[in-house]
Amino acid sequence: MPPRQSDPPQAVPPLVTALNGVIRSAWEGLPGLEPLPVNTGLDRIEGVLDGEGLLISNELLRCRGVRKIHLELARLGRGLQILHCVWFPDPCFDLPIFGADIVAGPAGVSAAIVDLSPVSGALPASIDRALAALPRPPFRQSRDLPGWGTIFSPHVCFIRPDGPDEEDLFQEHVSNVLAVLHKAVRDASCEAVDAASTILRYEGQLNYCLQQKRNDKTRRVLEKAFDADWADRYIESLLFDNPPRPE
Ligand code: BLA
Repeated sequence: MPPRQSDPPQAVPPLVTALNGVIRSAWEGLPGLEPLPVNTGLDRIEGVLDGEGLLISNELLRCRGVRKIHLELARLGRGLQILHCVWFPDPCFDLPIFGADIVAGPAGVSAAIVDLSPVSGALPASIDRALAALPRPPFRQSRDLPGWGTIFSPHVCFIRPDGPDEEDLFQEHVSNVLAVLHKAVRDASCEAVDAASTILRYEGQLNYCLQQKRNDKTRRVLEKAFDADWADRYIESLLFDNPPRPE
């Protein structure tokens, strides 16, 4: 049945609500945590598509070692709800990029992905070991990565959760991955802006953003909800803006 103007907004999927809480707890206690301003007008974006309310909310923070923590919750029409979260490290620190994306439609969550992605070829050894030691739930429906997915680590978890039990396991896995990152952030030391390792990590982060921008599925949904120019600006300026050159 097509949605009517008077239809109440869709309930937020339980996995989105749960991960919103997990991520917020994970950034508590990070060194020097502070909010970052969101570009004018992009902190809360409202609209209407096919009689359904659209809503995007964005929050940005930073801390010592992480230049941009971005959490986005979106309701984008046709019952589509998204949680998108990326932690972009400061390239002076030997830290990976945390990324998580949950896409839920009327039939449930179709995509749930989480990773700590390397920015200099491979993950730092201590993080690689910590991720390898995490329990790996036997999810029933693994999904294949798209062509641009070469940016992810060998530990990436990309699934279609098969029921509430698997949604709970996925939530627990994200919490474990964030605990690994939290410890790494606290332990990390700062290298010089002009160190070869810093430049390499800056270039790795730039490549991560370029590859993510090849995800046509994100672009298409934003174009449909808004328009092509808006989608372009949103992706280039907030979702995957190129990192500033270290200086
Ligand atoms: C897939 N992302 C998708 C899909 C949609 C979006 C509609 C298809 C769902 C499916 O295949 O089941 C849409 N995602 C969005 C939108 C936003 C968003 C509109 O974040 C933001 C407003 N994507 C990320 C991040 C990761 C990511 C940080 O933004 C990973 C860390 C991954 N999304 C990702 C992957 C796919 C996906 C790997 C599957 C792509 C494919 O199969 O082609």
